Amino acid sequence: MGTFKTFAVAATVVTALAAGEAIASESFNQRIYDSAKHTRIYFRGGTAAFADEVVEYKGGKKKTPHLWETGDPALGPPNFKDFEADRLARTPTFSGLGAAGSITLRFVDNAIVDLPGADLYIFEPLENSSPVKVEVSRDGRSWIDLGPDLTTASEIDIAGKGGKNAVFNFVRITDQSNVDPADQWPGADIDAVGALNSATKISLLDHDLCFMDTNTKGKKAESATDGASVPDTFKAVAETFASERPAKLIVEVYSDTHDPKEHHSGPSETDSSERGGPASDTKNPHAKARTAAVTEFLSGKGNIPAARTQIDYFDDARSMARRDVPKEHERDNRFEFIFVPYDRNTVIGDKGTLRVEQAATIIDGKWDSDQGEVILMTSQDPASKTVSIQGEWHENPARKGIVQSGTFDPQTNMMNVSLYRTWSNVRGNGEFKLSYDSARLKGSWKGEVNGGGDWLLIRKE
Ligand SMILES: [Ca+2]
Ligand SMILES: [Ca+2]
Ligand SMILES: [Ca+2]
Repeated sequence: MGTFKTFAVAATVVTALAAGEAIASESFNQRIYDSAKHTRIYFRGGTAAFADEVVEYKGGKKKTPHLWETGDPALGPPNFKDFEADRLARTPTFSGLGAAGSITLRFVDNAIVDLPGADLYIFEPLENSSPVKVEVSRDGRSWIDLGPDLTTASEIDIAGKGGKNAVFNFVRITDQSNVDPADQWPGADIDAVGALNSATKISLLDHDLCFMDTNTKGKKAESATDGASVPDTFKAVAETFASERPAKLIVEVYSDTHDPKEHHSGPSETDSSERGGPASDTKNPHAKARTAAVTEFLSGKGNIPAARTQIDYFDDARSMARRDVPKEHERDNRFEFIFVPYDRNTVIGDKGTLRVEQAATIIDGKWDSDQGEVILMTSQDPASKTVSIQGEWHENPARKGIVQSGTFDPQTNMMNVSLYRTWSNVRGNGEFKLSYDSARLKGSWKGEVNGGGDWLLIRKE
């Protein structure tokens, strides 16, 4: 029987510090989960990286046992322990699709972004790995099939199928197993679906932005967006940009066009290839006016460079409605702000000294080494010129080490970390230099009392 263990690194480190010795304003939101095969699955986006809503659950032709015949247990981080625990609590921890069943999931507080390496991971209980069709969508209507031979419990790479650094808000998983009359537990079982490459997303309903309406009545936008009338939720867009320092802010403007001609035109205009997908303009004058007010605030008081803001319009958003959500139709008219992180390969291609947020992109994530896989997590204090680091490594399944704290300095390309080998209770320090091509961290570690040696980390894709 497999088990999932959550290793909350941040909590571990806080406990190890003396009282009052808080980690300043830094925060490490990242999370690492065990796969059913006991590999470590790293989520830079933390608990937010996982799917947030079930849009549709369709049980298969041959059904799963009734308790698991539901979609909601696929939401949030993985939480399966064992079948008996589910039965006793009468609470399923995974969604059984049954043979040929499917589930469509929506990401609300984050989006999946196609960055270098794998972008998506589907957790399935125990040692199972089921054949599935996996599709992603930005608008919930036009879908991209990620290819044949995909399975649960494996890393899935979108690999440019939606364009470079494309973002997606939906995932659809369809079981591909054969209907076997003898199978008592047919189809894929979905414990959790997470974005390995995740972008923070803030969603605001259009009517939450009506404080801006003075703008459309001819007053200057500054007076409308100045002072206490700006809701905290909207201020959060500027604050998140300042703290995350993303490569790009994508503003998705969704609206249901009220022009009746749009909905009663010939069938050719409602062809699926014509519908959905972003456009560079909108036919909805209200959406256009409000977008102008929003972008004026963002580039003015919000201090977000217009050159790093991308506006995409989605007209005729109505068919995305999920009928069992109260006031779902209000979500047809909304703004979504997606904070796209830096692309590691692009950053590496840049010459010269890196900015802290770019350096964090290069250091963050998985590295191979002769002492096992190393996972480095980064945090950037806006006031600091260095990247803060925590992490872990596994010499083997029984030997877990903790990177308790550390820094990377983009001026010198040096990384200094304090280490703890839990299996031998040895503490020490490591010093590494980032190679010119950013693919290696070469250095050594030294125990506080004794021990030490060379240590080479090589970037893992
Ligand atoms: Ca989420
Ligand atoms: Ca990718
Ligand atoms: Ca679950």
